[in-house]
Amino acid sequence: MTRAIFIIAAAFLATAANAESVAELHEKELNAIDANNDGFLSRDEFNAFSDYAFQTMDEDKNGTLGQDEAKPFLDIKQFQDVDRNKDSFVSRSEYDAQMNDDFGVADQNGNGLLD
Ligand SMILES: [Ca+2]
Ligand SMILES: [Ca+2]
Ligand SMILES: [Ca+2]
Repeated sequence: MTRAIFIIAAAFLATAANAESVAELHEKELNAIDANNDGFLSRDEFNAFSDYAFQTMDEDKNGTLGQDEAKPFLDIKQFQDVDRNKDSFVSRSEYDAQMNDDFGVADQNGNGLLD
């Protein structure tokens, strides 16, 4: 199971908030992504964060992530999992497919909200 979203969120927020406990980090992640602060992560909030994360990682703004761009956020195994056609780049559609799968896996009761 690849939990790219949480790994990416943790990596983003870890750079901003070092020396936090894992529990505090998880809380911060959720607060950062939970735009309406209802304690749940809706599909829209997830998509907005996912888009923000992609734009941030795509430093040269060419619409794909090279290994160098993804390196601070994903290890090689995670990168290869997301790079479904194995061309050594993560396209936006590969990224979106992974994020969509991650949301589905994380949303165990299927109500469209993550808590
Ligand atoms: Ca929310
Ligand atoms: Ca790029
Ligand atoms: Ca690819």
